Amino acid sequence: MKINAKDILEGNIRSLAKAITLIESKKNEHKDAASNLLEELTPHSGKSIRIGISGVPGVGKSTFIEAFGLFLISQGHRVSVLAVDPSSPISGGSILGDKTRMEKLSQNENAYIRPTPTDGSLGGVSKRTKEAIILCESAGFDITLVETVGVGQSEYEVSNMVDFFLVLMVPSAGDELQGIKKGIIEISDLLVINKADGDLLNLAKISQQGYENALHIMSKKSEWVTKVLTCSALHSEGMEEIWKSIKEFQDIQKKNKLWDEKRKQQNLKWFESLLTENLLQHIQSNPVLDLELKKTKQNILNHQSFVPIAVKALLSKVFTDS
Ligand SMILES: Nc1nc2c(ncn2[C@@H]2O[C@H](COP(=O)(O)OP(=O)(O)OP(=O)(O)O)[C@@H](O)[C@H]2O)c(=O)[nH]1
Ligand SMILES: [Mg+2]
Repeated sequence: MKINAKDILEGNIRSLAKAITLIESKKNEHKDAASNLLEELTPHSGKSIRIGISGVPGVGKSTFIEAFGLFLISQGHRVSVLAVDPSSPISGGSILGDKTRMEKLSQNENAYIRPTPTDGSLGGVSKRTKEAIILCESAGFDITLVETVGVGQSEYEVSNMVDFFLVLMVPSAGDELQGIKKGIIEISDLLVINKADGDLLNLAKISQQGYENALHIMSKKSEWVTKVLTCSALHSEGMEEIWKSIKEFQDIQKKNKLWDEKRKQQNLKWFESLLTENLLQHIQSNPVLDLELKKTKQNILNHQSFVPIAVKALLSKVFTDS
């Protein structure tokens, strides 16, 4: 699979798609090609606004991405979408369903939608999402939307890869508001109550007020105060307000030098997770070490090893045997 960095930089979508397939490949022989390509392209990346979009199944993420993506394109942007694999049993969606929900966006020449293979991880974030963002940016997309289902750890993983984290909510009232996960509020930069239309419009306004009150009593993390907006993804209403809010956030963060700082910290996290991943791969690809790893795991299961000591013993083998 020969992929030219130049083709990607020229915005060739077929090459971009192939490149993402290459970085997702688990085959050893693809690893060097993938890392060479990333090395060549990374200096050309970083220029998009990276936006995470989360929410429980059925909240309207796909519908929202269609509406918001088209709105952004109408403003002159090029939008790439790294979307939860619609065939995932967790999202409960279907490929057919998603195609119809993102029909116009998927056909637009200024959009690129890439389903994310979930690696079986809850909520659907690929290990390679970060790399896929770099590739999309190199191909000239200036906005990246990363979709994740609001279950499990995925939203934390995604919030570590994006500049702005948006959480979609369904209209709800009273007691249900109490159920909001505090952790989600802490990582979200914007809450948007979707389905603010028809019979749900009133309820949406009530829950907006409820969430605003709830946010009020939680501590602020910076000059930016998490806002609560409403929208109707189905009728493309509220998109402008949401975009305005994101731009406002960007201005404040840049003014306070927090925009780049956040990315630097995210790079460190990326480094740490790749280091862990590669170390484990290194062990597993060496038959002697792999056997040792398996034995150690069994000993831990049988209560024959104390975990910290087992780690130390295995690491000492890794560094003497390799
Ligand atoms: N009334 C109304 N219905 C909406 C709106 N947005 C989405 N829906 C409906 O809600 C249902 C779920 O929408 P999706 O966009 O598939 O939701 P999702 O969050 O992507 O769902 P999963 O992929 O299963 O996690 C569909 O029937 C949509 O038509 C909205 O703004 N208003
Ligand atoms: Mg969906």
